[in-house]
Amino acid sequence: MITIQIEGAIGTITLNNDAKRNVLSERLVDQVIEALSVFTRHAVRCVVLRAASGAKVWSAGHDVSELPVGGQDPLGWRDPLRQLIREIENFSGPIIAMIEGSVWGGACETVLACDIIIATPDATFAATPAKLNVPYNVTGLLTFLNAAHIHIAKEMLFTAQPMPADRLERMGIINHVIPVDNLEDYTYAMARNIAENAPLSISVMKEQLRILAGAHAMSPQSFERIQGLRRVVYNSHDYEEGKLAFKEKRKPVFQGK
Ligand code: YXS
Repeated sequence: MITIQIEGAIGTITLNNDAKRNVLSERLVDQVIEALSVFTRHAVRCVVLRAASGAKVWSAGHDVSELPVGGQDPLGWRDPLRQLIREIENFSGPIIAMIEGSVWGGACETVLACDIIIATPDATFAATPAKLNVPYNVTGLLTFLNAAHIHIAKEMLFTAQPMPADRLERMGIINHVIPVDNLEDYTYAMARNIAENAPLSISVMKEQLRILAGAHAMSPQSFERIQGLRRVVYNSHDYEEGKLAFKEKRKPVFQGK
């Protein structure tokens, strides 16, 4: 599902399951998480997370066939996507998302959870909970809020439409848009630059920024209200309709219940 490489202090994870458009299935996520622990054991200081060269789809996001049936939180603590996001945020060194192709749903959040994003001009990014009637979870929405102005986060989440890389770069959501011929050279030059700097200082700053970015007080009452609202969504007719429509490769008909 993936290939990994270590060159000096730089590790590369290549998503390599194009037949299923690199969906973030439990198996693929487990392999990415295992790769990060291999990198930790080999004192890797900077990671490049990428798809195979020439990929039309970087990742199609959460594996819809693995979304649980009604009555279970589709993005609970142990969900593969939630585990992946936490592992990316907790990895000691910076992770550079190198993007060719389209990025969908949970993969969009995965890219935003990386530390630096470098994409080709034709890369696109689509946040899709509203397309499937999935009740996104609080830490997931915080990933979007930490990466984008709330109006842009809302436009991405409410329209579920792919957004072009150059627009996200203009808003500082993507660090660099680089032509595909220079993408690898540019990305690995930055990775080498980071790897030559002080790893302790960088890993501590990364962890401090993670803590600061997640420092939002929420009352127990607010938390319970949110969980109750989310339960209404994943217990709804529309939740089942979203998954069924995807499976039947047709447009969903949402009834708002
Ligand atoms: O029919 P086969 O068996 O060959 O499988 C097809 C697709 O069913 C499969 N596939 C997926 N399977 C599970 N989950 C997915 N997300 C998924 N995406 C694709 O991969 C095989 C090839 O797909 P196909 O024929 O559609 O490829 P294509 O090149 O024509 O189109 C590529 C895409 C990415 C435009 C298209 O596959 C697509 O629109 N995929 C769904 C993108 C999406 O809406 N992802 C959101 C997933 S839900 C999620 O991430 C979160 C829960 S949330 O929504 O809350 O953010």
